[in-house]
Amino acid sequence: MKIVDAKVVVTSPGRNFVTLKLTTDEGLTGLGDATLNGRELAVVSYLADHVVPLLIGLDPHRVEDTWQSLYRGAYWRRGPVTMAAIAAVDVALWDIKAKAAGLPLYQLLGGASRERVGTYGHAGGRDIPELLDSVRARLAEGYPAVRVQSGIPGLKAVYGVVDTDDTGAPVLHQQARPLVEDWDTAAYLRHVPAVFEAVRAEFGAELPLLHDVHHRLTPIQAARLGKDLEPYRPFWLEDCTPAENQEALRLVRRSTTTPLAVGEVFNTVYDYQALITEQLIDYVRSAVTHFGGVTPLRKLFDFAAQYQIRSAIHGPEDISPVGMAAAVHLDLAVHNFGIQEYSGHTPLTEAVFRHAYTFTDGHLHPGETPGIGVELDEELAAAHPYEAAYLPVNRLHDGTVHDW
Ligand code: CS2
Ligand code: MG
Repeated sequence: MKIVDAKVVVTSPGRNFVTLKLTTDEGLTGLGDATLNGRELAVVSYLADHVVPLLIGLDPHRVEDTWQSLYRGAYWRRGPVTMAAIAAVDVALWDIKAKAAGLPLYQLLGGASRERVGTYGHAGGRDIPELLDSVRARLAEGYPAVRVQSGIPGLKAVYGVVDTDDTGAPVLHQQARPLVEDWDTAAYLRHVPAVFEAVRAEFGAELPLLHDVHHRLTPIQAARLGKDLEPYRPFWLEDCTPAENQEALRLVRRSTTTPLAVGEVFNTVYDYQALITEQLIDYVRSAVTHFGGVTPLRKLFDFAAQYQIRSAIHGPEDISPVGMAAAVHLDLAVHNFGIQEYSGHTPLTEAVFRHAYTFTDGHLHPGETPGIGVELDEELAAAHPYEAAYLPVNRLHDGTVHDW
């Protein structure tokens, strides 16, 4: 069998997605997600201009060799654009291989290690009462765990809280120009423990509560927050400090027993190396789409398993249903599964990407369809062309740019 066609499909059914579609001479097709939120067209060019020409004529069954050729053959390694492009090829090849075998992908990854995949959902509120309503809504949807994000008194707009404009309409965090949000670390550090106090008082001690700091603290501030939240037993504190400085986690780790999750911005195992071998974290967060695909992410999970670190694949709306499907197959198969982030997608997105995975009572299952179980409606995709969109930028009150 050989690849005879490769196309990059850009569509925006409410937000931008980049998808690679491969077709073989036997008529099998494979899909891969290459979406890099806010920098999509860079990956489109990497794929269309530099990778697609190399794929034509290749044997799609040579998944590992193709991955190694794209990673080492580029000479310039790592980084979100390169690894998102390689990820799309990798997942599309796994899709084809599993279809050729007549099996759902998870069966090629060792088969099921569990019956279903536990998830967490997002709860957010501009103030605590609104957050409590949002937690209630996620619980009603069956989520077994909830991430809590709250507005901060004195701040205009904060990550993870659906802002509304004067008419009450939600303000999407993807804008044609970066939305400028404001930030005040001291106000944040004062407020988060009160948020956990209120959620625990309302929903009790058992509900797994997660919180995403979104890269905004210094190491000592992250240590402070980890300690302040210990009485509330968080399931994890995510991205407590900018992950480029991995040394920072040594200080945080020796200061608190609050579990730590890191890695959605990481794209190779080298980003994690010290964090795993020194057991500085408890969950690895990379998504199939941003880590180079199923091939390297499975290897990362096996490496992490030696240190009793578990998977927690990144799964917001900007991971397409193609990327989500690949994640759920991995989630079902790996032994050291931790939890899967799942925000779901809009009905229009689900119409463009018809998927076999199901979400029932807060749990996902990849389904039994051969391959990754996603079909792309190219006609509907074409009806929703790319729209320039940027992630917000965060500034302190004196105007200094801060991590978003
Ligand atoms: C967040 C993401 O889900 C999360 O943990 O960190 O929603 C992140 O903000 C987006 O993926 C950025 O595109
Ligand atoms: Mg995050």
